[in-house]
Amino acid sequence: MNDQSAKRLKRPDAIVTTAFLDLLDASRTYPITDRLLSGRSHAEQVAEFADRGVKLVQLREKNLSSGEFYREAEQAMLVAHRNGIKIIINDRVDIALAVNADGVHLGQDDLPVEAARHLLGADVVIGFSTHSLAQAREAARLPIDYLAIGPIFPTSTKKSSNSAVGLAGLAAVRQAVPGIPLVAIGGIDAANRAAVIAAGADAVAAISDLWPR
Ligand code: 3NM
Repeated sequence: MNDQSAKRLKRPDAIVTTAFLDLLDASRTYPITDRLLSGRSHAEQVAEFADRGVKLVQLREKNLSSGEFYREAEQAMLVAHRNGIKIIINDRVDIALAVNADGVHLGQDDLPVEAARHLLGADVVIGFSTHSLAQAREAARLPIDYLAIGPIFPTSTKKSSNSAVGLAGLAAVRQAVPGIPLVAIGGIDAANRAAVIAAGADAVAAISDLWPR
């Protein structure tokens, strides 16, 4: 990403970069694609987000085969390049490499962050999901560019056993990891978004609130 992130990789405890935040638009919105909820291809969703002024989009795909997702991601990258949008790929380091994406977003059970960093190099964005204060503290030691905490509120978009951390949980994470860009996710909508930012999130990731119900 820049000299700072290279330095941070050598001394992960000592230097934190906030360069990730510069990739976002002023509203600090981080949209995540969902073909089923939106009824659109990944490329169509990126085009729509471009019209809304978004600068960074995460492609999240849980149903297509690897080959199908690769082809969809390629199309989405073309739209993203035309519109000056950066693309982060959820879970799939292989697809991120294959389409030359700008980053990956990894979950607790995905390829470990250090291995992903080894494969992808210092310039690629790596984000990491956490679901508790303990996980967030652990993650602060990893070579990541941002940390996601969620679900903040109950959500039906992602089926998981993680309970909602709430605004107080978010604030506690903010305090525990002051230097790392913090993305809040899960059940965030227009009505509660200001409270999420006030509790310490640098950015808000969302899926269902981006589409009419
Ligand atoms: N990850 P919505 S919650 C993809 O807690 C995802 O890490 C979560 O969708 C986490 O904005 C979630 O519709 C779903 O609630 C976000």
